[in-house]
Amino acid sequence: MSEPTVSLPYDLTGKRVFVTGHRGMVGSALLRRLEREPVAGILTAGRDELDLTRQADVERWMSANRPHAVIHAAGRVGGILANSRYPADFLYDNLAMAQNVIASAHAAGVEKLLFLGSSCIYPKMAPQPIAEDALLSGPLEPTNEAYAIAKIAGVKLCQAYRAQHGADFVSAMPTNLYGPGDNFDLESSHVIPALMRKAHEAKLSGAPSMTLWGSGTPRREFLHVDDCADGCVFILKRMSRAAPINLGTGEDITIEALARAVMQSVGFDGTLTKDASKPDGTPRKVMDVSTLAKAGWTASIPLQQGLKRTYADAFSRQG
Ligand code: GFB
Repeated sequence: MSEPTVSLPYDLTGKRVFVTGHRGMVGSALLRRLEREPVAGILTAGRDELDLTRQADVERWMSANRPHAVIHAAGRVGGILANSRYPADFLYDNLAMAQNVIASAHAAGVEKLLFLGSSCIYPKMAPQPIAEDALLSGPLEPTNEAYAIAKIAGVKLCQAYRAQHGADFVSAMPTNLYGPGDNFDLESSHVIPALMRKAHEAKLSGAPSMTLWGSGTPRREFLHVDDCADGCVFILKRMSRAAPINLGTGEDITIEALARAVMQSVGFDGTLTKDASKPDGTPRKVMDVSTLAKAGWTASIPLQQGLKRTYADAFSRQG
């Protein structure tokens, strides 16, 4: 494949940066982080103003607003249950958003695009820690296959625009994220907000225990969303390559140990029970983050500190 000619770092001075999904957990963290850059403006468009699954609308918006750079942080996201219950929505919406944003960004002359995927694009049984070259080397985890296929298509589309048009489009694969602005709904959320809410409610009601889904033995890696946003800005400015770039801590923890850490951050000292009727998902998911580390970026928010900050942000006002 041919590669675009780019000069790094990509200078954000005086640039207009379009962040899709700016009301989401990742998008709002990106807004906070980009405020510290010398950009001319951060462009946003709420769902009421622009439906990213509508091709003609995205084309019109992009050619009218002409951003210099785009970070595609919008997406239909959810935890293990939401992913397995609504595969049509997860595949269709994420695929449509990816193709509309990437193609219209190219048509509007966008200089740099950062596409955000997820660590779930890698095969279920990929060797751990998962290196970027594990992509498409084996079958996917069934509970999130739909989401993964959409995100893999986005990575491939960025690579295709690089190869065919010399576009400086790059992809980052964040690991499981958490932090302020997360979804705390018990059915559709990821594990950290769910466990935090369960621990909080158990503490308030004086319950003796709380329940986690599955066996508690799966291992996951967690990245605070402010670290994720910082890593994204680093990649936007300093990196350009066809292969995806893993964005995580490189450290993992069992779900049971995570539950105990969450209980500690909340101040709930009851016991844990397990609901074996719920899925475990992939047995282990920890990324090899050496590409970013070699380039000069590592995560800085330790899990326990990040959990405390998240709890204070989401629940402190409720007592
Ligand atoms: O965060 P989570 O839903 O996402 O679940 P995945 C992680 C692990 O925590 C699973 C367990 O083994 C769950 O069974 N778990 C324990 C719980 N208690 C709970 C709970 O109360 N709620 C939830 N949600 N989980 C998602 C993918 O996979 O990860 C997405 O489905 C996406 O596509 C995301 O990539 C980052 O790590 O299993």
